[in-house]
Amino acid sequence: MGKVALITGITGQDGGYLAEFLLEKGYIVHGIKRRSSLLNTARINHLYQDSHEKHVKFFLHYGDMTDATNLIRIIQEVQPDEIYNLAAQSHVQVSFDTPEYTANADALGTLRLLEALRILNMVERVKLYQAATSELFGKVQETPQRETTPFYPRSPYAVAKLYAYWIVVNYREAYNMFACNGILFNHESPMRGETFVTRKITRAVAQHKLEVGNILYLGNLDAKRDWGFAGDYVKAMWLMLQQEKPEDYIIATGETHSVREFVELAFRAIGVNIEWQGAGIEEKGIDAANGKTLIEVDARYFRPTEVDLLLGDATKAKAKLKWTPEVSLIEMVDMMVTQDIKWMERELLCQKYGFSTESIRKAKE
Ligand code: NDP
Ligand code: GDR
Repeated sequence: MGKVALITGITGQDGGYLAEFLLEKGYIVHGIKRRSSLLNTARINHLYQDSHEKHVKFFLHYGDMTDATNLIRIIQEVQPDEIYNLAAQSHVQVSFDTPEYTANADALGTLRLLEALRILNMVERVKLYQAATSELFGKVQETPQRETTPFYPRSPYAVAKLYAYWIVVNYREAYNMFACNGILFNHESPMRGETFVTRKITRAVAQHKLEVGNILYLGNLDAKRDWGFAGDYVKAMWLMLQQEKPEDYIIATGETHSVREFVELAFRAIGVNIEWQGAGIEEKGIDAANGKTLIEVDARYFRPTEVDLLLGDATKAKAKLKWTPEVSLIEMVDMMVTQDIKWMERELLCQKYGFSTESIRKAKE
């Protein structure tokens, strides 16, 4: 029998990659999914197994990080060997609009999971991975950031994740629990949510390529991030739980780039060179070939408090976990742009011809 993993946040970007990775490793994978009016399983549909079949290895359970009794029941039923706590209201800007909910899901949600294990007497039997974040570093105290760099969170999201970080450390020390914080820097993929800056940009590039693009409105173009590929980062989550001792690790590429540079790379993937004109709120990105404005700045996307510079030092993970990122930023940008063009083409076909079998037949003619 394979090991049993329980993933919270399985419908998210990392949840999909991690579930696939663990299934390939022979795990039985259980995921917690929130009830929603639409199915919302696009990232895991390819992993779905009909529960009426024999030897099923992938299961979904309805649940929510704000519902303690539900978490207790699921853990009792599933009896996991490893829990990966990926569920969170993960959008930094949205956390300024929904600070209480973000604290409830991200901070108290982590506590509920830990308490469920204590109530069920499973603290010393289950290994736990906590999705911590480079947002903990917030206002720059030291560059590059390592496991010892002091935290200075700059958003309700980061403050909630700070609580989650420390409560995991506390349960490890108080109850001898095998629990690790993975302090992951930004990681992206074609499955990234559409409102995070990288995916917002690659979707706009796809629209431009297919000649249905409007102006792309962005906020702070000078923010710098250490962007890696999500597929590489989920391996590190698993590696942390396979060590002899539970510890916290930075996972990062060791390179930092501005949002402006990301825009340039993404447009270059379709052969468009961007030139910048003006400054501050008046700044514009134009197509160098024809002077057409493609990007403008919109103050709506500025945050009340910003994280200016993230750059991670993953020396510890490289030494102890033998982990290194494999996909470069340019490769990832190409991957995202190529996939968004394919999806956008399909979206446009459906808009034009509708979704029925008959209209698909006509579209093919
Ligand atoms: P996503 O936003 O793509 O996914 C978040 C997941 O959490 C979704 O499945 C979402 O469900 C679920 N979720 C949200 N609220 C609740 C709740 N109250 N109860 C149960 N499930 C909930 O995030 P990522 O996959 O990108 O990130 C995974 C984790 O890693 C998050 O905790 C994030 O904060 C953290 N992180 C991410 C980084 C990144 O760069 N991607 C970097 C560092 C940390 P639904 O689909 O229904 O919305
Ligand atoms: P981040 O990711 O806040 O780093 O959190 P996001 O992609 O939202 O922002 C990155 C930087 O880009 C700037 N920016 C914009 N951001 C968005 N979303 N939309 C815009 O139009 C825009 N214009 C400029 C932002 O100000 C910011 O500086 C992500 C999430 O996955 C978190 O859950 C995770 O913990 C951290 O990464 C590490």
